[in-house]
This record gives sequence, structure tokens and C-alpha cells, in this order.
Amino acid sequence: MKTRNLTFSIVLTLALCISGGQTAKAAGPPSNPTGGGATVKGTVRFQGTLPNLKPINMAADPSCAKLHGAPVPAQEVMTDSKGDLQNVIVFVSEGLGDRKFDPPTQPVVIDQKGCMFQPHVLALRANQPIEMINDDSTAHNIHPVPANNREWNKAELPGSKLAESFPREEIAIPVKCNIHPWMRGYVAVFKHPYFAVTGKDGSFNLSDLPPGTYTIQAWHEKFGTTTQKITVGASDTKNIDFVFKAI
Ligand SMILES: [Cu+2]
Repeated sequence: MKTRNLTFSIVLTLALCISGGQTAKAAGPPSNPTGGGATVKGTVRFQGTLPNLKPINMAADPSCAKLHGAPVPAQEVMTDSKGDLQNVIVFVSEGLGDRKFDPPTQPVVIDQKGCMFQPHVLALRANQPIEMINDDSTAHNIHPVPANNREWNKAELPGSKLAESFPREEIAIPVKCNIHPWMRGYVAVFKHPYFAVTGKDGSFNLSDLPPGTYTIQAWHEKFGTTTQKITVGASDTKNIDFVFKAI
């Protein structure tokens, strides 16, 4: 009897040790998308007179300037002839409750090429690896300036490759190169998979959403944010468009 009590006590202690601090939380399975959910898609446009932005001047580093045969347009506001707005991050900002999602293990890549950050706006998941590559023959530096994550500041010699990650959600972190003041980009970090960055045609697509009511936010580095509410049922496809106006 005594031995059985001792065994029970050891098993109980072990169980408590293994479960650690997680016992206080309702640790359900992650709500990773499994396919067949709702889709929210649309286009982001700009209306009004575009700000008059000067082309990027790389004269301070001739090795950068010679990589471009023509003036490089400013990256802050990029539209096509219809006003479709590129580099807008469209994402679910409310409505997912306390669902948890596993971060992907495959890295996203930010390339320093042509003395610019490519892509200019990048979105990834919290704790997802981010790889930074210098594809130029000149030295760069990568220096994110976060408000909600740890700041880091690293030299990137030609051909080098670095790996990092951001553990907390933040939309969006300015990223600069201390060597070339015109180099600027943004990295947005999400704790869920429901985000997209608009391409040249201003379009976005959020797929595999669980049924529910969501606030969808559109973020642009110069025009700020705008939101819309939407309710989707299982397997619905709904269209919403966003418009940013001249400021
Ligand atoms: Cu640089």
C-alpha cells in the first residue's frame, strides 16, 4: 500500500512537472487552416492626386547608382494607371478570438538587391524565420526599428545571408539600411495566417477563413489604415474593396 502511494505521488509530480505552466490555460489544438473555409478578396485603390514623390537618388554610392539604367521611382506610393495601390497589407484585425496558429517553418526572404529592399513591404508570421540576403557587391546593413519587438542592427557584407525572427505581432516595422539612407522597407508580423500584401494590380485574397464576423484592415505606409466589417459563412466568397484618398 505504501509503495502504491509513493508510485502515485511520483507519477503525479512528474505529470505536474511535464505540464509546467500550461495547466492554467485552455490549451486547445491549434486552429490551423485546413482548406474549405471562406474567402474575402478585393482590390485596394487610390483616389485623388498622387503625391509628387522624387525618384530615389543613389548618387551618394556610385556602385548603387550604376545598377540602374533609369531613375528609380519612389517606393512609398506605387499605383498603376487605374489607381490600383501596391504594397498595402490587408489583414484580419479582429474576430479570430483566442485561436492559436502554428507558425510556418519555411523562411521568408528579404533581399537587398539594387540597393533596395525587395520586397519593399513584406508580411510574415510571428516566429517564422526571416532570411536576409545581400545580392549586391556593396556592403549593406539591416536595421529594423520595431515598437513591439527587439531591435537589431546587423552588417550585411556582399553575398551574406542572415536569419532572424520577430516573436510578437507588429504592423508594421520600418526597416532601414544605415549605409544607404534611401533604403527603407517594412516588415509586418502576424500571429495568424490571414493577411496579404497587394501586388501591382492592388488585389488581395484572404482564404480559408473560419465562419464569423471580422474586421478587415488595410494598412499603407503613407496613407495609414482603413477598416471594414464583414461576416462570412462556411465556404463563402465575398468581395470588398478599399479606397485610400489623397491626404
Ligand atoms: Cu544598403
